[in-house]
Amino acid sequence: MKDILTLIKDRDPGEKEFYQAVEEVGESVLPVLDRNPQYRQEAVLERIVEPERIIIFRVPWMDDQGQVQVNRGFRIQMNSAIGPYKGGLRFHPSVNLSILKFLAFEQVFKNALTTLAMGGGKGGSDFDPKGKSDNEVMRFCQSFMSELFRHIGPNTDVPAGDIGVGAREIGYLFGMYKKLRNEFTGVLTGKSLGWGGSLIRPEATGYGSVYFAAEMLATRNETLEDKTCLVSGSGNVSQYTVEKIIELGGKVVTLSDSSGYIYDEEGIDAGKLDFVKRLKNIKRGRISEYIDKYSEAVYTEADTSLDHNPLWDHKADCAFPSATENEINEKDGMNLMKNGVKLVCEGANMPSAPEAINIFLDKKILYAPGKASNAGGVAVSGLEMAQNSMRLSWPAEEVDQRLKMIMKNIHQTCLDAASEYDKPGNYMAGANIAGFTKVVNAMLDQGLL
Ligand code: NDP
Ligand code: 2IT
Repeated sequence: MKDILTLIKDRDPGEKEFYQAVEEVGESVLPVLDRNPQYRQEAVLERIVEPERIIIFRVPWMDDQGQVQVNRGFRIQMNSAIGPYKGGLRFHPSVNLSILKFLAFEQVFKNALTTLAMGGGKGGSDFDPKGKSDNEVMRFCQSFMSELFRHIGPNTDVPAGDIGVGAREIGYLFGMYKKLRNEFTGVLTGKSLGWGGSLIRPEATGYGSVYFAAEMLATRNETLEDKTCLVSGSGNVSQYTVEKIIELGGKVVTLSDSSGYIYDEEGIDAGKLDFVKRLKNIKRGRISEYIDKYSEAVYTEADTSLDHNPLWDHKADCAFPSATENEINEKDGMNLMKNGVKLVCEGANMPSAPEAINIFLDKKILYAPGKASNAGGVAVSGLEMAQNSMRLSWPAEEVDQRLKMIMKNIHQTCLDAASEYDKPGNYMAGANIAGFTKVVNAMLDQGLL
């Protein structure tokens, strides 16, 4: 393990998020390598940490003032052992190679856990859609796709949304792909319903995360009924996490964005959630505006000088971090325990720092790693690809039923793999072991590539 980390640190200096993701998976799968000497002989770890292909490109576009702007575009084609590369595009100023490589690496194992035929990839740009007009976003997306189109395709690489990429961006990206290729195919997922999208795709990540939480609670004969929940973020994943928690009888008391968070002790009910959806998806406003409408809530501005995030310092039973990576540090992890949290279910990718994860594992709370609990999004993307190939669309109930089954299966797969390696109840170990084993076996079957 030390060798692998030294290898990537020497080769890829400064990619700290990527090291973090590799270290977590690497440590979990050491017993798998010990039990299967062939894996070491075939250097599977060395192969799996090296992307099959990385594409980096210039994205020039013109803003509304007629000024030329230049951003950087990326696509990491990480692993295609079990299917075409599949994974989202992130548009956020923090995007760099390290972040996209960690996301692509996680995606490989996540996609394997869904049981659908999808390899792993991730892409995006340091473009910030915040504060841009629809026309600026369109011009950016068109420029981005004018390079990306030659590297993707429905049987090659199928991007989707992630932070900063939702239905609007997918629409502009799809339009440009179609024009350049003169082809109407399922090259992107998360499309709108009228032109190839799947019902339940917008809901899938959040719903799936809550289905996973419900499965974990069931192992302790509990449900979400009357549980107080902390949710971070207020975007796609957070909104549908809240919707499903409310449906299952739980109470959500927090939501956030990068500027701050709201605490609503009475709970965010269906009406308040509708307000948040309109605020975020249509008005593209800030979560602080919640208290203008609901004065019973309290807004706290984000303060980077603090050593913790006060959102995680409230009495609660469950936490659903659903904003971004490393949003729960060691202190936040300790605060969650102090406040009685017994379940942490990751909607975001890698939201918990390693020190926080160690606390959760130590305390034996129910802890779900994102690559298992947020896999519902990409799973329904896989179902969107299937529907596109058949040129038909399934009703919402059917997609939701399949999503539920997939999440139930992932939950069981994690528990089974964890037990097999003497780590009962450790969903992190289980997810890493099961995902890794599936991908590695496929790689070995296909020869040295
Ligand atoms: P959205 O863009 O819809 O929402 C992101 C939310 O997180 C916003 O509230 C945003 O606030 C906040 N946020 C983003 N970056 C930061 C930051 N650096 N610090 C604080 N807050 C931040 O994205 P999604 O809901 O789609 O994605 C959320 C997470 O879920 C990500 O980790 C993503 O990788 C993961 N995920 C998404 C899936 C999907 O299907 N969409 C599937 C699986 C995982 P602000 O508006 O201020 O930027
Ligand atoms: O992180 C993720 O799994 C996503 N952003 C969804 C990817 C997808 O292809 O639907």
